[in-house]
Formats: sequence, structure tokens, C-alpha cells
Amino acid sequence: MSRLRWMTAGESHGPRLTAIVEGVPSGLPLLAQDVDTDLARRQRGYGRGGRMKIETDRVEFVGGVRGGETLGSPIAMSITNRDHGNWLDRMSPAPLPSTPEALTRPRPGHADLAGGLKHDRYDLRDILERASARETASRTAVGSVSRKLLAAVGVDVFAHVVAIGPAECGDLAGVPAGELRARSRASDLACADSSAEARMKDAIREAAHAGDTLGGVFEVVAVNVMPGLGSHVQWDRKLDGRLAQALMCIQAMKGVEIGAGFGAARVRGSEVHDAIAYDAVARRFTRPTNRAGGLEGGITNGEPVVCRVAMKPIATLKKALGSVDVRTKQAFEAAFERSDVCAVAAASVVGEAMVCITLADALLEKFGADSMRELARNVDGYRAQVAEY
Ligand code: EPS
Repeated sequence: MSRLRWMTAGESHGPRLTAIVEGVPSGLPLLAQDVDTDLARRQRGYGRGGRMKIETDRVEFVGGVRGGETLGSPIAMSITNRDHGNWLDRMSPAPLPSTPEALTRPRPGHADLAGGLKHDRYDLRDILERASARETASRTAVGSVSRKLLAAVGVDVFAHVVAIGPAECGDLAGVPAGELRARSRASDLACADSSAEARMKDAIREAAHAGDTLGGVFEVVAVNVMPGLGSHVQWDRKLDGRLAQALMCIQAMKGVEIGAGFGAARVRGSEVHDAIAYDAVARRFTRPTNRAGGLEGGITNGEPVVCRVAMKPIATLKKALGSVDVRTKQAFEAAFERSDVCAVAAASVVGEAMVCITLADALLEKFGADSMRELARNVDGYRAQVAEY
């Protein structure tokens, strides 16, 4: 069982989103501001739609935090959906005054049809409300708590967008992590290459004019991760597998790579594996390259953990694709209310959250602490042991 247990609840236009995370040690300083910063980052990005103008996501702690510190009890968080006020006649949990008009034309690429078949619902709103990427606000909140925990032991996680549709970043291999992080934070597409960013914006504008959407690729990097998180001994303990699952289950993700990823399949072993050296001053093993993405055999090796994630274009299209009314079986265009043209920058914040959660879980698994003091002692002791190796 994972050490960090968490779950989210709530519909996109329901009253609020909820997340509970259990397993965080006591004594971690935690303020609403820590979460709100990430929630705001998740809302931004060139190409977002009308909903983001309605919402200003803010967290409310309703359990597990007292006086700005965690208690070791489950942390419960709530984020109000401002838009719910516009949906009371259709989304109120109490019996509705009249049956709302059913949404019966599934969007190709969304969960609408598969979910409707599975749950025997003919109003596909019953599916899309939960399938919506609005849920990622709750995950982001859980990620912020995990990020605080990781920061307490010196681990930092950031993401940057490397492609939007056909517009790709140039080679960023020589750019130091701190610089990548700063550039990404300063860009409204979370992109560390300003000339690529301009091309990405053009691509988004063109897609918007065509009533279409665009996906892309983002990279999540975790720096200062100690070697030894995860395990080689069993399939479900391998950290690369856990990261892949955590990233792939974000709405609209279709591919995950670690390190060189698919590229490693096209070249010889000598061009893939990272030679090992030893830095006697820093008393640590080093690698001139990091094509393994910081993971060997399912265990962190002390190099930055690097994951790349491919997001498909959002399925809600203004210029809708062909669909079929689930009641009449007549051909129609799929339903459209509003949507983002491109949400890759926002997804990169969610990717950070999922990596934070997965690494925090692996950290607690290895160092199993009930309080932050105990965690710091265990991590320091281990780091000293590794330096003596
Ligand atoms: C989102 C909220 C949603 C969408 C988007 C992400 O709000 P609404 O449906 O009211 O416009 O803007 O989700 C999708 C495009 C999708 O297909 O799920 C959010 O909070 O990020």
C-alpha cells in the first residue's frame, strides 16, 4: 500500500472540488498560499477558454492543518467552483426542479460515449462532469502538499513545455535546470525557448481560428533527488512504472517517456547508457549524460528524474466531428459549449503535481516518518551513509 494515500471528488460544475491526502508527517509548514500559487499556475496559459475567466481557484483546508502546520491527520482540501452558481438548475445535488435537457451527442475522444455505455446514462453530462480536466485542480492541490514535503528535503520539481502541435523547442540539453525552471516560470506557455514560444502561439492562434484544438509535449524534471527511491525487486515498486502511471492518468495524456524514452530504441547501447564517474570532492557518483532520466532498474540513481508526456488535442471541438445521438441514433455533430484551444501549459503543472505525489510517496516509503523531524533525521542519516559508500 502506498504511504501517501489520496483521492479526489467533485464534478466540474458541481458545488466544489475536494481532495483528501493522508500520510503526510506532522510538522510540515503548510499555508493556503502554497497551494493557491500552483492553482493559479494551472489556470494560466495562452489558449485557455472561457471557464478560466470565471474561476479564481483557491484552496480551503478543512482538515489536517492547524496554525499553518500539518498534524499528521488526513489533509482535506476544498476548492469552490464559482461556475456552479450558473448551473444550479442542472447541477444541484438536491432533486432538480425540472429535468434538464440531456446531452446526448458524445464528443469523439472524450469519455462521453464509453462512460455512458458503462454506467447506463443517456444524459452524458453524468459522465463528462467527472471526466473533465477540471478535476486536475484537486490533483494540483495534492501535488502542492507533496511539493512542500519534497522541498523540505531539498527536492525541487518543475516542468516546461517542449512542443505544441508542430512547434517544437530547439535543443535545450545544455541549459542548466535552474535556468530552464526560471524561463518556464516566466513564459505564459511554460516554454523555456522564446523563439519556439512565439511559433507555439502562432500555432494556437491558427488552430483557434479554424475552430480546432492543439496538444503538445511537456517535460517534468525533479532535481536533487537522492539515489535509492523506488525498487528493482517487484513490478509495482519500480518507480519508473509508477511515474508512468501517474502521468498517463492525467486527462488527455497519450504517451510517457523517461529519459531518452522512445529515442533509446533507435540507437545502440553505447549511445544510450550513461557512463559512471566519481567526484571525490562531492563524494558522489556522477554521469556526464542523463539519458536514463535519473532511473535505473526502477530506482533513482541521483541524477535528475526526467519524464516527457504527450498530450492529445482537447476533444471538445468548436468545429465538431461527426457523432451520433445516443437516444435516436441519428447522425449529428458532437456537442460543443466552450473549451480550451490548448491546455498543454496547464497540463504541465498537473504533470509536476503527479510527479511530486509519486516522489513524495516513494520518499515516505523509504524514510517512513510520522513527523518532519523524524523525516529530516532519516534523510540526513541516509545521505551521510551514501556519501560514505
Ligand atoms: C477545466 C475546466 C473545464 C474546461 C477544461 C478544463 O471547464 P468547462 O467545461 O466549464 O469549460 O475548461 O476541460 C476540458 C476542456 C475537458 O475537455 O475536460 C479546468 O478547470 O482546467
